[in-house]
Amino acid sequence: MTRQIVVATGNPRKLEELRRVVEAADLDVQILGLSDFPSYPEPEETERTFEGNAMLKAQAAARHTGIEAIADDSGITIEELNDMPGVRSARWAGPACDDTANLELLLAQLDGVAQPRRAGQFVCALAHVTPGGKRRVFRGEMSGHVAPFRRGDNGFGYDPIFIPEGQGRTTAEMSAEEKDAISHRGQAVRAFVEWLKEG
Ligand code: ITT
Repeated sequence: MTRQIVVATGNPRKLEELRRVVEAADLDVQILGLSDFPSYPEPEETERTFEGNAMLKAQAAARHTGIEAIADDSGITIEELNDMPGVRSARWAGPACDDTANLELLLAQLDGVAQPRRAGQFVCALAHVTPGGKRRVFRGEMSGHVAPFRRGDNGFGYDPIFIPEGQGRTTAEMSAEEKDAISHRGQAVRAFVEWLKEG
């Protein structure tokens, strides 16, 4: 029987990436979104770690949908900014901000800062929770630096300003497959898929 897993995210671009990497593994798994279920109040992300917030989101979804759930908490950490924006990446420019405001603020904060002090990483914690309450977290990281400009139209969030280590392009200039192969989310989801295969 096909295994159904709900992805607890309100971010459609994230859902697309998560679904793409799980489906690439060719398992008998159907990925559902929150729109496949009656809505419920999503939990506030009150934890200080990506793992903690991912767990809050996955637990709430498993509780409300009655099926196993995964949730991704992710963001960008910059050493020069004491590892911020970190878990605050989605709200970096304020509670009602968007991707453009967030990345413009980050560019402004690093204005005039030379390499290698623009180094940082994308982090993804992927939590899996069963309706019975079994929990697990998978993590992926992608190192790189913040470009002094924005470039590329693919991806979402901070992709137009992030250049992964050893690459001359931002992740927004990469194809979906190129980003998945090296990304924080790609790594976390592949670790999850390996675990699914074992179970
Ligand atoms: P959910 O909590 O509903 O899943 P969200 O977008 O609010 O959606 P997060 O709280 O995990 O998700 O915030 C992630 C932030 O990090 C958000 O600003 C994203 O744009 C950014 N981010 C995460 N992964 C990214 C990626 O692969 N490329 C670019 N930006 C990314």
